[in-house]
Amino acid sequence: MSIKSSSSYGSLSTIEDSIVGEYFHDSNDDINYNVSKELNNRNKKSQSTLMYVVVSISTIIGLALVLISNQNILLNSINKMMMFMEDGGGASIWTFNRKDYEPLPYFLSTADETLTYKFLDKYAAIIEPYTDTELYVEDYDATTNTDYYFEYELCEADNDSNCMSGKISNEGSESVYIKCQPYQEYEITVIKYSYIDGSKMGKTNGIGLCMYVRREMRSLSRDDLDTTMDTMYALWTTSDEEGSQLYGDDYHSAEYFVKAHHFNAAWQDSDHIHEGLGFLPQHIKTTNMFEKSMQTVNPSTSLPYWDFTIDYAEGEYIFTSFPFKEKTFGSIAEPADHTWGWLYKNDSIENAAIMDGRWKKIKASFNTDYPELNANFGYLRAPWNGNPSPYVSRFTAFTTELPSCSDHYKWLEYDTLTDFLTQAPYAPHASTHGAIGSVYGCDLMDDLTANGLITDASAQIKLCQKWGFMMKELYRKNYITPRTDCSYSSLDYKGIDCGFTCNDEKSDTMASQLEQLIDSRYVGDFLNQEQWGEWKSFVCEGDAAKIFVGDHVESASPVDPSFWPIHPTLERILHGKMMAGGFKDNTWPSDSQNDYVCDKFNCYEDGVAGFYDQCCYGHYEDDQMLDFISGDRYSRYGPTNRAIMDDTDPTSQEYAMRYIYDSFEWEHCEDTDDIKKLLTSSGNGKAKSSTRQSSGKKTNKI
Ligand SMILES: [Cu+2]
Repeated sequence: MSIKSSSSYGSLSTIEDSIVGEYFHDSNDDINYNVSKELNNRNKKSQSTLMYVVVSISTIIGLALVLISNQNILLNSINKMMMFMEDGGGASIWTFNRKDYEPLPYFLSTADETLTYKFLDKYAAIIEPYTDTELYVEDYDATTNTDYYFEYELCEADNDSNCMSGKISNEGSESVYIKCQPYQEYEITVIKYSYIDGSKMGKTNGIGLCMYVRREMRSLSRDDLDTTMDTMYALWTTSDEEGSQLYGDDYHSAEYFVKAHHFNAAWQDSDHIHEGLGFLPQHIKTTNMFEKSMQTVNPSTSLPYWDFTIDYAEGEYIFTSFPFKEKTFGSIAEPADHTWGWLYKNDSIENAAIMDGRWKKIKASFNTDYPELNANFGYLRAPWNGNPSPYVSRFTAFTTELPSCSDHYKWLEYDTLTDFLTQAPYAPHASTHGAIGSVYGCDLMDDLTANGLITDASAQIKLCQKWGFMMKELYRKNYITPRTDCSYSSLDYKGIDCGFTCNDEKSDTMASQLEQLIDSRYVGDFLNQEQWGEWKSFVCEGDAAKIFVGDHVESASPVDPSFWPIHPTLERILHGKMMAGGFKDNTWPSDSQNDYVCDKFNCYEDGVAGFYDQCCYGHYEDDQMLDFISGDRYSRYGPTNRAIMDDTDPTSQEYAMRYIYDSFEWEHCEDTDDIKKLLTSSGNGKAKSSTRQSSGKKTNKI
């Protein structure tokens, strides 16, 4: 019998452990206590060494006592060992899985050495809060195996009185339902019994860790999908006041998160959570608060992610893609003309409301908190968005152009933190929002094309798709602000009375500003000053504000529930990148004048109303969010970007998120841009296979 092999806590396998375990479970309380206590201490580096010593000592003492005190039991155990070996010998790897789901890959014999969470090395299983959990043993088919079965017990660490047990046998699988909080630990004992005589054939221990698991939307079971959607929907129907009474302080309504996003994105000077290095961590922050709020309503749920690169690979249009079904975030109406999209002459504005499902015809909120951040009709919408619709609107484009495997592959190839964060808002994700929100009213540019101000119909369509962004730029540069007296009698062209107010003080430079903004690809190279003057009239007195974007493409975008599963997809890619070795250069620039920190590093001119001297705030390493609760932009809220990047580092023993991602497989990318191969090839980042092999990963066997 080898003492050495029993030293790895969590894989005390077969007979040796049955001897030690049986005799020392009660008498070694102090040792157990110390081990548990130590496990709770997240300073894990010294811990494995300590455990090795503790468990080794306990093993030696145990064996000695067994030898001295009871020779019969020793002989009996040797017999059992023989039986176990006769059974075919090899020990099987075990872990736990959430009922109705495959076991997580990190604990199996096929686990990838690179694409894993390092802090899981010492654990045998993840236990998901408030769900049914069951034992999984590799290569064991409970329905056909008549030789042996398994029983197990899970005890809350530090609390032996809180234990639950179950089994797998050919009578079926008994699961356990565990109400735990992330990072709570469970001591697991698995015992293998013979069907022939009921004798013990092996016993093993391990530690289970309570964590949430974020899964791709499509992989949720039907029941879980329903529960998850119901839980999300509760945030749209329960006010902050009511929710905090029902669910506690971590509850926040959907509107709370819309405000958080809007208050950080809608200022005239710059966008403090997009268009800069802070985009990714800032979105992780809000997403996590949202998920935590969901969990106050139903602690069994986690936020799923939507990997839109799957839709791209399958050539799926948004209209038919999984998130936009009645059972998910609701169906989307199609515009009459697939090429031109949503037009005044064909499609009513109301039709862009969510068609069915839980969120059917949900409405936009009104902006009551932030007087400086008003949209045209008083909605909680971007100041550059002239959408008069009371409904959350999807003017969805007929396109399959979502971010692709190739976009994510290229993103992963950036090997400095700055480049990676700089790219994050754009190719890896922007077209998802763009395709869903898209634009209404491109027929209002027909006259411009007819008058030679736009090259042709195809240029008109392309320019119109970018129109919302151009209005945003004009707003940011203080050329336009929303009119405050907009109204509508009906939601059609004639019924809408609205426009932008142009800044008189900047009137002289507006035409040349438009010339800079509107790419010559759309208007040709030969527009004269008079024609640029006509463009200016279109913006200041014409229909410019009547061409507007859907809610997904602007500062209040979280009002559409389909906003929420988008950004976890980016965090999952970040995890993959960090697992594969991370970045060669982790510098986060601090000089926005000389290095890239954000797009609007100079805001607009000093001295104008509302001038804000911290243009790139939100995009530096140590920045928080602007305090949307007080509405004071000089006040700050929540963790810094650096704290988030550290907390979400999957290679760190100090990983501090409440969730992990379910897998790091991209099967749909294998034929074109094999993301997994890129991440696991030794040339990527700093990861080298030689250093990975010594990671000390344990697998749990019985
Ligand atoms: Cu986004």
